[in-house]
Amino acid sequence: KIYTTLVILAALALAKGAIAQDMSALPPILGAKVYKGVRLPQVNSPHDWRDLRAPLLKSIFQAEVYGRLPAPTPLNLISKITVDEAAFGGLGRLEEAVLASDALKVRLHVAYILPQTPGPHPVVIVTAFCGNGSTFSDDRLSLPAGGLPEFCARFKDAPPPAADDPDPYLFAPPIETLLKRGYAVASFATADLVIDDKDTAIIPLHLMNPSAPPDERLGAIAAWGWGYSKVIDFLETDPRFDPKRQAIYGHSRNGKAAMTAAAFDDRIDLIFAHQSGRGGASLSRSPVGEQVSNITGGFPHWFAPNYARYGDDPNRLPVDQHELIGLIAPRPVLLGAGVDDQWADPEGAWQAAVAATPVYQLMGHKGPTQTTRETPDMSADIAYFLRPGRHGTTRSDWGRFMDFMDSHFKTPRKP
Ligand code: GTR
Repeated sequence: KIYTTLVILAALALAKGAIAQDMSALPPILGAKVYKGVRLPQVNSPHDWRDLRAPLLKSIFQAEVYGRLPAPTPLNLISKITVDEAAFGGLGRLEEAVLASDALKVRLHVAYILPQTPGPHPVVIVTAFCGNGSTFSDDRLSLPAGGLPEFCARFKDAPPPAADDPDPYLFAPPIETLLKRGYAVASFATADLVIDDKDTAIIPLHLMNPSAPPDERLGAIAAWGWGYSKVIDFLETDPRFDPKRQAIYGHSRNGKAAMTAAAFDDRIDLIFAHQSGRGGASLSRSPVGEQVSNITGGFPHWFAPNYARYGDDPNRLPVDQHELIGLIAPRPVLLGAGVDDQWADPEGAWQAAVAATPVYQLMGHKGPTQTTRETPDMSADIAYFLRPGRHGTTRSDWGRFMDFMDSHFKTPRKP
């Protein structure tokens, strides 16, 4: 009997080993490495990371994974209106702005709500799959130029969560609670930038950065991520928003976008990337769930064409997602995952967070300090949670995000 138990234990250990990451196979996060004949020297100080390694990593991520970003110029403010002075039972003031660039052929609607209390307010920027009207449950807000994706009808007519459901999946952020906790919320529709359709997306993506080499053509994930930065350009012109407390949230494909936004834009102070999976927080090399070949096959417009070249062997990728998290360091990152959402590879995101830790440490911060995957340490600079359930954002996922912001926004980090 003892022998049988030992055999079973050995088999389990082997099976576990087979799916666990071999961390030594990851590109070194601080160690020297070579990319296309260029030697990236060992990183020994915060200066080495910020001024030498990070700019090169940003360039490699754009070339090999996400595509070349558009120029960082702000969009022009075209109009600004008050939609409702006393929305959500008088809790918030809802406004809408239109930002545009003729050169980039972009027209972006930003809807935002501010608490009625005196500011400046910390703000959460969210992406709307189904237009800003869906974020604020308000049909007066503008629709994305190309209309709404078909699946949005399903959510519009969906009944509200059952009263006895202790933790319902929410389609929109809990605006009332956010306002009550002192947060402003700004929303933009990713469809305003690039409609999520592989056949039509390529033209606007090309127009947003015509000078990108064909293999490094801007992908929709980075274009949507760039959207967060355009919203920040605008919010920073309005003194009612606190420029030292700007958080972003994204789920799934929008979580991938949020990861690129935070990595490429230092003005983002904190990020919650929920179930962002492959091309987001999870390691591209991970064997669990959606593979590089699946995602680039199904969504070729999401990435630079180069990323698909690694589909047959992601181990050849010169970078991996722990380095993307490293680009966010030392800013706080919250990563959420669901047990029944293996497609988004919860373990690959945890491993990336752990492997990003040396960059946080180099800057005098800590990586994940939690002892189990289930219970995040809200005061840590990298927090992660694996909860029961599927792909989607629940009320308690938002609760955790708000706790994480409360914890980190007590003392602003920027001078
Ligand atoms: C899936 C895709 C995932 C994830 C998800 C979503 O179809 O494979 O990478 O992005 O969509 O955005 O909900």
